[in-house]
Amino acid sequence: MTTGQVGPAAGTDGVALKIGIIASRFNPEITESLLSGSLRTLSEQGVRRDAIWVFRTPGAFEIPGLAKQVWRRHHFDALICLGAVIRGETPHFHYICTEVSRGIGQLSLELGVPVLFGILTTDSLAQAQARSGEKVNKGAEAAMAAIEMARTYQKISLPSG
Ligand code: INI
Repeated sequence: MTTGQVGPAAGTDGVALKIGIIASRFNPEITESLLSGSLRTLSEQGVRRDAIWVFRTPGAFEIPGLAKQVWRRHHFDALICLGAVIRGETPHFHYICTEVSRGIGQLSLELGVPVLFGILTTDSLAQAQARSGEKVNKGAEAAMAAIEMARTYQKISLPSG
């Protein structure tokens, strides 16, 4: 068994960042793993634990609305949205996926802050488990993207010269 590090190397890019996470509780086995992946990655990249605030929703559908309310009250450097929508027997899946992706995309244009899409939309629980594990974890990927984008937004807002 290897003891090598899995995932991105530890870093300090996140040291001065304040990050908001909006995580739904639906499909809790998956969403808790996504949240753990995000928290672990943010910590590995130097984000202080007291600079990470976690807000919860019942389901993915409520994420864009809460993200907007969070941003109105707290100006984080990035917002990470985490959820898991798993296809069932009804058109519900389609409606939720459409609304959550449209809502998060709209917010990322509207708020002027990176809003990361860490929502799994899968056909099965097994597919969702495969994307929320130790090695492959879309919550961790969203956290890395949040740090990169937050720093990019900061750099491009600095006066040039
Ligand atoms: N919410 C999810 O986050 N994932 C799902 O798979 C899901 N399914 O399958 O129904 C789900 N439904 C709840 C929805 O997000 C809302 O919370 C609910 O409709 C109340 O507005």
